Amino acid sequence: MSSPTTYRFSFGPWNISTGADPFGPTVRNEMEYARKLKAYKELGFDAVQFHDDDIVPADLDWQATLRGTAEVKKILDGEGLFVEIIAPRLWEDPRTVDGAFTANNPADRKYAIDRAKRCADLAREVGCKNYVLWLAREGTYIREAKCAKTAHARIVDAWNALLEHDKEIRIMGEAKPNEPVDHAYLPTVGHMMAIGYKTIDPSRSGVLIETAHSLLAGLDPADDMAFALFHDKLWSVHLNDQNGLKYDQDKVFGSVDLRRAFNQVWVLEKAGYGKNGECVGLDVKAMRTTTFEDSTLHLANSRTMFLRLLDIVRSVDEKQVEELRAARKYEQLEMLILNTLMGKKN
Ligand code: XUL
Ligand code: MN
Repeated sequence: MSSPTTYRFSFGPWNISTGADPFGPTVRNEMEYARKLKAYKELGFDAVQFHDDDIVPADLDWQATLRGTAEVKKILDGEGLFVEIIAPRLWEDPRTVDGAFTANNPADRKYAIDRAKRCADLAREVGCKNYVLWLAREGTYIREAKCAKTAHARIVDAWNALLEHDKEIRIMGEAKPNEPVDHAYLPTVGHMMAIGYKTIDPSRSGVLIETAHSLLAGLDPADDMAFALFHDKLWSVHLNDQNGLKYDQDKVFGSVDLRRAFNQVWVLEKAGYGKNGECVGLDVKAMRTTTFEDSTLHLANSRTMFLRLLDIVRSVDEKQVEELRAARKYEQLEMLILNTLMGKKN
């Protein structure tokens, strides 16, 4: 039997937020950048996930970008942190209002590709080869606004341009069915993987799966993960939780549905996720009611939930599970899992 995985954890600095939402302003002070980076090790995390402009503003010239990036890299090295993934923020600039790679205006599409390439250059500067595309605005509010078939071709063209621009990065698509757009062009993990296979280098095209995004698509996150793991395409995750079909809630991992979280940890653990250096990434939000002093608790709590569920997964007697599966005794199997989750003897 191979040795147990020692999991490494990551999150993005946007997970420590000021609590603004679409209906109200900030409710907590902004935490100073260096303090955010200091919080990682204190909370038991190993790696940082970045958007391009989480490192340096997107409109700096290249020399200023290099200087800013070097400063951030120095802080990371000092903290003993590495950069797990980097993603271009293609949804805030006025030129991305109508989409990034699928915008109808050619000049806007060019802006998006240039910015995405610049993000790959940044990744190189911070020693990161994992590149994430969350295609926030690639979709429509009304279907007649764009030619959907052309849009898919444009996404593949942009993905290819990035693979060509940097021959070492690997690109992970992060699917989400809605929000901010009404209908996203690549709503599910399956869609994202199909696009990856259409690129010039499928071996460098994979996925990052976020729990809440699978749930918003009406899918089971553990099954989505298993599907990507079967294809050797699950290269990162954003674990969190979600109360049904609402806005994207990014709640603490396991806080809504313990068994569903257990199933995700089970699938990751059984497939050896993490053994090739993958991190357990979190994408979680503090409640708006949380104070500044407590504004990293949701991260620590999500990590603790993962580790506690991991203990539970590892405590389940695999032989017993196999026997119950073989005998089709699923009522007993269900009680075995429920009892284990509740800390009861079977
Ligand atoms: C949006 C989302 C993003 C991506 C990173 O719902 O999850 O934070 O994870 O761009
Ligand atoms: Mn995410």
